[in-house]
Amino acid sequence: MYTLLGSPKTRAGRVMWMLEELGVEYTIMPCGPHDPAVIAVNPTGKIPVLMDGDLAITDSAAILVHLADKHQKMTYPIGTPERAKLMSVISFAVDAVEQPLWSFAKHSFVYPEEMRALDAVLPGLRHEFAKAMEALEAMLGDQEFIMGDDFIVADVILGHLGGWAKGAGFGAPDGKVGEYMTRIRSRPGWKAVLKAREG
Ligand SMILES: N[C@@H](CCC(=O)N[C@@H](CS)C(=O)NCC(=O)O)C(=O)O
Repeated sequence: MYTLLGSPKTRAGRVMWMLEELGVEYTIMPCGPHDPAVIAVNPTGKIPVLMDGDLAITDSAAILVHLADKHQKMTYPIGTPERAKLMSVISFAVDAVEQPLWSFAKHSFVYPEEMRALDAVLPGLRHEFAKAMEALEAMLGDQEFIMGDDFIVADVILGHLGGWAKGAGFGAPDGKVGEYMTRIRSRPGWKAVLKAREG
C-alpha cells in the first residue's frame, strides 16, 4: 500500500497519475509543503513524498521511476539503450521543460515578494520554454508517445507539464506536441487526477 503526501494540484498529481496507470492501491494525505508530516520524512519540506511502506521517496521523477521499476511497467530494463534514452527524456522534462515553469511560479508566488522579479525574468523563461517545445516536437516526431508505441513514465511527466504550462499562461502547445498532449491527457489516469483536484 502506498501513501502519497501532497495535494493532487501540485507535482503530486503526476504521482497520482502514475499510481492510477499502474492500477495499484494508494491513499492520499493531501498536505501542503512544509507540513510537519512532510518535514518528518523530507528535510526540504517539499511535496510530493511517496511512502512505500516505511520507505519515504522524495522528488516526483524519482518516485515515478521507482514505481515503474518496482512494478516493471512503463519503463525498460536497466542497462538497455531504451532505458538510457528514457532517463535522458526524463532529465529533459524536469530540466528544460519544467524549470521555466517553476521559475515562473517562484517569481509569481513562491518567493517572498521582495525577491520576485517576474518582469525581468519572464522573457527569458518564455524563450527557454519555446525552445524546449521545439526540442520536444523533434523528439516526438510522428510517434504516438515520447518513446514510440508504449505509454511510459516520461509521458506522465510531460503530460503533467503540458497542463502546468497551460495553467501558467505559457500557452497550450500546438501541432504534433499539442495533439500528443491531448492524447495523453485524455487517459483515465489523468482524468482521475482532475477529479481529485475538484474535491
Ligand atoms: N524536484 C521536486 C520538486 C518538488 C517541489 O518543489 N514541490 C513544490 C510543490 S509542487 C513544493 O513543495 N514547494 C515548496 C518549496 O519549494 O518550498 C519534485 O519533482 O518532486
